[in-house]
Amino acid sequence: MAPVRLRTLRADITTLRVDAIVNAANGSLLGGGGVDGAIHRAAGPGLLEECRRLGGCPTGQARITAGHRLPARHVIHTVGPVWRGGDAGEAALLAACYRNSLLLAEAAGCATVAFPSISTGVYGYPLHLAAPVAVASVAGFAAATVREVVFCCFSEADLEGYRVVLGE
Ligand code: AR6
Repeated sequence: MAPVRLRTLRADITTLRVDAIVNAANGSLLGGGGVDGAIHRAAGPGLLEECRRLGGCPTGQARITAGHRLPARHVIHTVGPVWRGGDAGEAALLAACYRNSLLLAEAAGCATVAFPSISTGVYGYPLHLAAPVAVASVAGFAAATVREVVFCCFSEADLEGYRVVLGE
């Protein structure tokens, strides 16, 4: 089992040609703002149609769809925790998002997966607390098919936050 390569990138995740991009969705899986809105806009109406058939997703879990008009082959939709101050199980739920997304990526035979910074936008999870959870969860994952995980950051500040955690 080869170790997974972890790297950071500042980009719009909808432009990445990877096997799977992860969406920071809400429990309805029917779209929203932030990265979710950007992914649905770029993927086109077929994605929403496929999401409707999934019937939602609980916090910490994940669901997989096709990428539709995206360059990515798949979209893995996961529902991050809303930040409530840190004592409501947020870290465990956030770690579960990364782990459950990677399990679906493996089941689909993916080699390359890109994550946005789940929960750190609308859901209010502080980046400096979320990035270590994200990196530890991915680094601790025993991968068989996944070879590279990209932490796709939208802002320079987020990129810097991830770089610090990865020791780059
Ligand atoms: N590419 C990469 N990252 C992005 C992009 C993009 N195109 N757009 C935004 N981000 P958020 P959450 C970053 O709010 O906190 C939605 O309405 C953004 O800068 O998208 O998990 C859902 O439907 C931030 O760093 O997700 C839910 O209701 C990160 O993506 C709710 O928001 C996550 O921010 C989920 O909130």
